[in-house]
Amino acid sequence: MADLENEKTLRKISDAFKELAATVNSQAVDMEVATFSRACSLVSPLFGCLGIAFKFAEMDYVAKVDDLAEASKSIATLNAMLDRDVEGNCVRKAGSHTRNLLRVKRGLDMVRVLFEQILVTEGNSLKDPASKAYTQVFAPHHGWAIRKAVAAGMYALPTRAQLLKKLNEDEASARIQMQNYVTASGPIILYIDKLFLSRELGIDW
Ligand code: 1PW
Repeated sequence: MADLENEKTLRKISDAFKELAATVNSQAVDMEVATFSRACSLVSPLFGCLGIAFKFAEMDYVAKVDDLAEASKSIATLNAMLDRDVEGNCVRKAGSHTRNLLRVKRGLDMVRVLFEQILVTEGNSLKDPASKAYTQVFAPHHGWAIRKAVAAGMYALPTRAQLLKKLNEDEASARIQMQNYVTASGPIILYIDKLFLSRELGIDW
């Protein structure tokens, strides 16, 4: 069943983020929590394709995206969501929507760097692209134990060919979808950073 589940995973991700990016780039409307969390949930199967060692990364990501989906039932926009946590003085509190948004944003950014690196790396190993993505995005925020566990997990990554097979893509189609996601996710990640920075909440915690 895994194959069926992953059918068109990349395509779904790239379509959803292209749509989100169009909203951001139009600067006409605030990003909705529901639209954002729905797009983020499409990325979850990708973590599952990165091998058993990243199962815990997937679980953490899924839990946080679920929390945002839950929040969307009572809060319309990301702006309003942050304002609420600022008012409630719980921005950095473990499990807060705002804190979970920052973690989810890092997940999106890591996938962006991973794809960027896959696009410029030759050969069948994902170790360099994955290491670079982790080192750039998550490692600065993780303690020694998690960094060691992730480093160990790098040896259990699938090969490039195995990943493409799991995603039901060939090299050419995967390149197109990955490039689409890289292009679309940039402005979305910047938009989220700005939500934090405009309120002087910081993004390095
Ligand atoms: C594609 C290459 C593979 C690299 C994947 C590395 C992903 C690493 C994420 C591991 C996260 C699992 C451990 C949980 C860490 C949490 O302490 C931390 N969450 C994150 C996403 O950094 C903080 O979450 P918290 O304290 O706000 O609940």
